[in-house]
Amino acid sequence: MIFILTGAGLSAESGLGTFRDKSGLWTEYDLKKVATPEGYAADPSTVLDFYNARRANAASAEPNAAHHALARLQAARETFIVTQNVDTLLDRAGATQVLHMHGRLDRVRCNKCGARWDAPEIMDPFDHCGQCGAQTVRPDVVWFGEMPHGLDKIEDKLTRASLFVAIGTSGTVYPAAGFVEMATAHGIPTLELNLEPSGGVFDEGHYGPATKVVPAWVNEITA
Ligand code: BJW
Repeated sequence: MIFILTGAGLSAESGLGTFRDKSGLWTEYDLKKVATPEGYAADPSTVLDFYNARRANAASAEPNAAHHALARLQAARETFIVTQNVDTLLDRAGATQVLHMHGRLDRVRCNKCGARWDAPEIMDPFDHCGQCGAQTVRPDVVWFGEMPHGLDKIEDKLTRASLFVAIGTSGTVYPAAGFVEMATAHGIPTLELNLEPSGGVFDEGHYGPATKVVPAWVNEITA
């Protein structure tokens, strides 16, 4: 089974900003203010404005050739896809059972009872949970200091994979940044597909824009 980990670089050519590139989101916004539970508690309006704008952006974006190539790969070979991206472009390209380890922009969660539902176009600090009535709703994304989703399943799949591929991620955010080492420790070959080398230790790398490099690699291994 091929284990794929994707990051913001996969969706960059669909017009969604990355985080740490020269004009990335974290150069414009203070991540402590918009991507931590403490930031949300201190100023929910600013955080919701940030996510409302990104939700609108993601909704108007289209999957690119790299998303479609990964959906094609999944149809041809046993492939498990984990994404750090909060957009749903892989799902919309036809990829199945994508594990969104950092959550999804298009979903809302109640901090009190854990209920989840589809996000409205505009989330408001005064929104209430439809299930328990608490005024504790938040975007269903994983902020710094919070536990990413599906880690047990990820570890199980990763340690049984025949190949680990990281696509368009800088490898700065843990635990995802540690997956390449985990794969290597289990004797699993590792491959990086990225605009440029991330600095992680991979057995092999193919570098260039995701819309070129990912379809080329998928064509090569499914030929
Ligand atoms: C292209 C391209 C093109 C461009 N084609 N490629 C010290 C040591 C170790 C850990 C920590 C530490 N201090 C704190 C921590 C923990 C912390 C962490 O890792 N911090 C680091 C910054 C040091 N992690 C956490 O808090 C996580 N939780 C956690 O650790 O829980 C405890 C735990 C304990 C034990 C086990 C397990 C867990 C939670 C992290 C949550 C991250 N959340 C965010 C925001 C999500 C919501 C939102 O989107 O707003 O997730 S932050 C942001 O970074 C987002 C991304 O998913 C994530 C990763 O970014 P990504 O995808 O790599 O993007 P970039 O911009 O960094 O890179 C883009 C790449 O694309 C580059 O390489 C480009 O070259 C490339 N590229 N254009 C191909 N066209």
